[in-house]
Amino acid sequence: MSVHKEEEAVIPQDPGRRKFLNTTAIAGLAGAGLSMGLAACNKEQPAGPAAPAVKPIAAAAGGVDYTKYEVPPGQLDTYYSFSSGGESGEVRIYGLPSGRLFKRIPVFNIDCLVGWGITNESKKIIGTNADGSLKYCTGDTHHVHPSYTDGTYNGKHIFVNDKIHGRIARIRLDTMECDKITELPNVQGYHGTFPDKRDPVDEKINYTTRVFCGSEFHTPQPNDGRDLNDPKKYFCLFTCVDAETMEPRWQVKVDGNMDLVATSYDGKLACSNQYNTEGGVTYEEMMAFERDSCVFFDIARIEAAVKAGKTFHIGSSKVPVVDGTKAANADPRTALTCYVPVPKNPHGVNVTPDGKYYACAGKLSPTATLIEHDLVLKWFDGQLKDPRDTVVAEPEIGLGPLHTGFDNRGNAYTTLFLDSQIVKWNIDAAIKSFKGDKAAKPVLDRIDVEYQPGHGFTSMGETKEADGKFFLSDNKFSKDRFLPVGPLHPESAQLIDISGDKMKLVADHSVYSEPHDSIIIRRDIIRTRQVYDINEFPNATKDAKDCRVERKGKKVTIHLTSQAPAFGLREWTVKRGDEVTIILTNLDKVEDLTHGFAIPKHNINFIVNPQETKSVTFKTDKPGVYWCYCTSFCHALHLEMRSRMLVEA
Ligand code: K7E
Ligand code: CUA
Ligand code: CA
Repeated sequence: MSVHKEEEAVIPQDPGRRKFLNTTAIAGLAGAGLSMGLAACNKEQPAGPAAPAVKPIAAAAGGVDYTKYEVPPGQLDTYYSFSSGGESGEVRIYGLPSGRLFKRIPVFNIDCLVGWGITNESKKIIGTNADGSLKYCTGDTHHVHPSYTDGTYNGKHIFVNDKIHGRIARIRLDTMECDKITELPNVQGYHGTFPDKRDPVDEKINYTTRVFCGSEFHTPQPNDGRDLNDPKKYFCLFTCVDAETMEPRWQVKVDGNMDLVATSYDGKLACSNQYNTEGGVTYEEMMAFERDSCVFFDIARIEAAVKAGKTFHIGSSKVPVVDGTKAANADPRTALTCYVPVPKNPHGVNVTPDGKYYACAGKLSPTATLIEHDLVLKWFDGQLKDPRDTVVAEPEIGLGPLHTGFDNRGNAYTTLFLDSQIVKWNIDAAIKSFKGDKAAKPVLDRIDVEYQPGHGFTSMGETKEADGKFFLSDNKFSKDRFLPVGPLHPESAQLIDISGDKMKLVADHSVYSEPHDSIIIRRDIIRTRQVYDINEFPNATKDAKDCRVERKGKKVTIHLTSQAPAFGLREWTVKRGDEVTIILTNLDKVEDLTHGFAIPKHNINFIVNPQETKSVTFKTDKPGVYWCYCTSFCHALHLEMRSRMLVEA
C-alpha cells in the first residue's frame, strides 16, 4: 500500500520499541484469523537496542521548544478537557495544555471523596431498589459531549453514556456534578451518544433539545427469556432522549449494531456507524461482510411518524418505537433511515466543523469514508438511487483507523490504532483523488504516538469554532513512557501542536485508566459557580441555632450545620435500632471552604461545599460512642471539628 511507504518520523523513535508494538498488535489480529494482508504492511524497521533510559531533551524533541507549551505557576490553562473514564464509570476534568488533573466527577461509580453513592441525594440520582440500596454500582463511560447553541458549546451540560447498564447521565457544567441519570428501555451496550445541534423543524430552536443514543448489543426484544438462541429475532434500538427532562422520547428499531453517533449542524440528521450488519453473535460471524454501514436517521420524519402513531411498544416500556429497518424503509421519499455502505467493521464517525461531511473510520479497512451531508439529504429526497452515491471520498490513510478530529483549515486527523500514528489528511484532496485526480495527495503528514491511539480530538474540533491549535491523542498503552507503577499502567494522552504544516508532539500526559473520549473546550465557554445558594436546598438548616434532633418513633432526624471549626451540635443521642437521617448544611460562605463528615463503623463519609446541604440515612445497631469528624482540612482547628454520637443500648 502506497500509504505505508517509509516516511521520516517527526519525532525520532527508538526503532526497537516501535517494531515490538506493531508486530504485537498485528500478531494479535493475525492470531484471530484476520491477517487481512497486514503482514505486508508491517514496516521494515531495523531491530535496535533497548531504549536508553534518558534521552537528551533537545535531541528527542527535534527542535521543539517545550517551554512554549508550559503553564507556569500561577497561570491558568487555555482549555478544559473533559474525559470519560471508561470502566471507572466517572468523568475527569483536565487542563490543557498543562495536562493537570482538576477533578474527577463521579457518575455511575461510588466515590468516597464527595460521598457519591453514599448521600441520599446522589443515591436518588443513581437509582435505588425498594430497600434504598443502589440499583447499580458500576458503569462504563465512553463518550462525553456537551450541549450546543448555534453550532458551538453553550456551557450548560455534558452528556455521557454507561455502556454496561444502558444509562445516560447529565452533568451540569456550572457545578460540574451529575444531576440526572436515565436508564434506556430495552437497550444493551449503549455506546455512541451525541446531542443534536438545533431543531430540524423550528428554526428558532438553535440549541440542544435531544440526545441520541446508539446501542451496540442486539438482544431478543423484549429480553425476557424468550427467543434466547434465535439471533434472527435480535435487534438494536436507537434512542432519542429529551435533553431537559432526560426522559426517552422515542426509539428506532435498526438492523446492525451501532458504534458511534454523530449529528448534523442543521439538526436534520443523526447517524451511527455500524459494525455487525451481519447480525452475528460470534466475532467471526460479525466479520463476514465486506461492507457494513453508516446509518442515517431523518429526525423530522421520525418525529412525524411518532406523532402520527406509526409506532409499537416493546414489553412494558411506554416509549414509542418506529421501524427503521432496511426492509421497512425501501422508498427513500418516506424512509426514516438510510444505510450507507462503508468498508467492513468501521469505528467512529465524526462531522467536519463546516457541517458538510461525515468521516467514518475504517478500523479493519485502511481507509476513511467521507459521506456528504447534502447528498444524504438528496437521497432522502428521492434524487439519488444508491445510498453509496453519498460517498465522496475514501482515502487510504493507514492501518486501524478509529476516530477523526478536524482543524479549521480543511484537514482531518485520524488515529491509527495498528500503525500507532496520527495521520493528517486533506478533505478536498481526498475528494479530488476519489474523482480520479492522480495529482491529488490526501495524506499530508504522520506522527508516531506512544502507543496505539483510540480516540483523538482537536481543540473545539466538534464545533463550528474549531481552532486548529491542538490535537490530543488518547492512547491505549503507555508501556515505557512513565515511571512503572506495577502491572496496571496509566494510559497516555499526548498533546500535538497542529497549527503548522507538520504535527509536533509537545507533551506526554499520564491519564488514569481508561479514557475513551475527550472534549477540548475553550475556557471562556465555561462559567462555574464557586458557592451554592442555600435556598436551593429545601431541607437546609440556615442558622446554627436551629440545629436539633427530631424523633418520630424509631426514625430520628438530626438537623446539623457546619461552620469552621465546629458542627452545630457537639453531641446527640440515639438508640440502638433507630433509623437515623443526618441533614448537614455547610453555613460557610467562603469559596473553597468545604467540610467533610464521617462516622466510624457506619460507612458514612461525604463532603458539603459552601452553602450546600446533603443528607445520609443509616441504621444504628452498635451501641457506643462514635466520633463524627470533619474529613476535609478546613481550619487550624480542623482536627477538633468533631461531635459525639451516643448510641444507647
Ligand atoms: Cu469511543 Cu473506545 Cu467506546 Cu473508539 S470507543 S476507542
Ligand atoms: Cu471542617 Cu475540617
Ligand atoms: Ca461486519
